[in-house]
Amino acid sequence: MKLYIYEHCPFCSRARMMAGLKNIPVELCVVMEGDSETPLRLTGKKGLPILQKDDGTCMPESLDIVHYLDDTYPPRLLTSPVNEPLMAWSKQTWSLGLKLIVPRFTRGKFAEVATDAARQAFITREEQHFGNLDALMAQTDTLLPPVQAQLEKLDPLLASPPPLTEADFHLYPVLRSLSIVQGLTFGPNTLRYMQDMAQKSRVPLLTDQAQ
Ligand SMILES: N[C@@H](CCC(=O)N[C@@H](CS)C(=O)NCC(=O)O)C(=O)O
Repeated sequence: MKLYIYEHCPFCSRARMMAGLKNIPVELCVVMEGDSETPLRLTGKKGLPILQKDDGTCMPESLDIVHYLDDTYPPRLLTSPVNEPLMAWSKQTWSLGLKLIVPRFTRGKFAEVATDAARQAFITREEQHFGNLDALMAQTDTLLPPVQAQLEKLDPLLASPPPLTEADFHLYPVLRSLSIVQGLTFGPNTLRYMQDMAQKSRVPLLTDQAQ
């Protein structure tokens, strides 16, 4: 099987997590930013991730891929009811964090932006939604405190490691994305969660390129 991804992409991280947690052999194929031909050819739509099964058929949508991999490769990991507090935290924090995360993604060290043209295509794509990204970087000092406040709320929720639920496929991608933001402090329980999940899922954090 092949999994078409962008390395930075939190939705792609969801699918990578399930493959990693279950040790499912999946070949990661990085699509270059600006290459809309590849996803369009595979699914008729532009978004990633895409799972291409061994029979050649393709599945888009990250959570569909997560559940397909979990259902197809026993033992099933998602057996507990969704952890609603972690789910709610993830959704709220994603909205608050996007303006910090997106400009840093476009400046990051990812295979999909290995050429100048691809990086420019990524910047152009994001500026359609977020406006000028340099201007967003300049707002860092005002954007950090609400996200830091969210991190303070999260740490007690992770005091004892919660059972794996679909919420982890929202939470870890949000935390991984935030790990590219310099100036945020993660609490001890949150750090333990991030490091544990990075190791078990083999989806690395972005701490080494925090900006
Ligand atoms: N609902 C989709 C969202 C996927 C998505 O938005 N992917 C982004 C990458 S982070 C994408 O491929 N965007 C490219 C585009 O829309 O042109 C999922 O969960 O898989």
